[in-house]
Amino acid sequence: ATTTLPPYKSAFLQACLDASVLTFGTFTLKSGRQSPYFFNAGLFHRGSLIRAISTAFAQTLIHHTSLNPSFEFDILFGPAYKGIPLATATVDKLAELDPERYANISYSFNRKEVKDHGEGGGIVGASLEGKKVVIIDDVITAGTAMREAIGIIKREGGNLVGVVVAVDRMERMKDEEGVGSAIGEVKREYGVPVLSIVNLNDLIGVLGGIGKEEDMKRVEEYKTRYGASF
Ligand code: OMP
Repeated sequence: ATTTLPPYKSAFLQACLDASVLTFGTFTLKSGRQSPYFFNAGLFHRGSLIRAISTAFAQTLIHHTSLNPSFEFDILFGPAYKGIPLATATVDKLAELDPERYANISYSFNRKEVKDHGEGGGIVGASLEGKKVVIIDDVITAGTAMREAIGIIKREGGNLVGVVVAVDRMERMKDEEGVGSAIGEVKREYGVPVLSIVNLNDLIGVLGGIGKEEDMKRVEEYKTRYGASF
């Protein structure tokens, strides 16, 4: 199934498998849902792995820009904590891949606890004031973490222009009927593109051939229960 994916997506999925960032079992999610799988972006800590994920984020942004030439941004914002190394490494990777276009892009992230001495404030890195900001984060499930990050950007005077997550779990924002996907609802509410390196269907496509049958069955059941149709 990987052969039908763009090379940057299959390379990223291969890195996920190599680092076992995707695990099967029973996990309680931030949303309270009980998931048969979990994607732990914190495990991309080795040099070769952080490079693989930052390359995939950069390629996702470059690909989107090639389709939408007016898409421009000044800052990659990485929500604390897992977004911090992701945004920082992606800023570095963009400057390496296309210095003419991206050498001046900055990173920025929030502190979990506001510092009241020294330089003070709740932001480390570039000031968001009046800037075009793209959020870089690990996973979107129900979209709660994303809404928190968007709230920080608005408070700091930033102008949100897009979101990129490593994994879109393709779930409903809420359990009720008639509610769209977390990604779809963020897109509609804020009017910005919400991109992912890979989504649940890409993961299923790749794991279909190599995963345990029992694990895959539980993932399919979970998808039927919490998956979004729009
Ligand atoms: P939502 O706020 O429900 O969208 O959940 C997203 C957050 O949950 C992510 O930022 C992660 O911290 C965490 N998470 C994972 O890291 N991996 C998963 O596979 C699932 C979750 C999750 O709890 O939903």
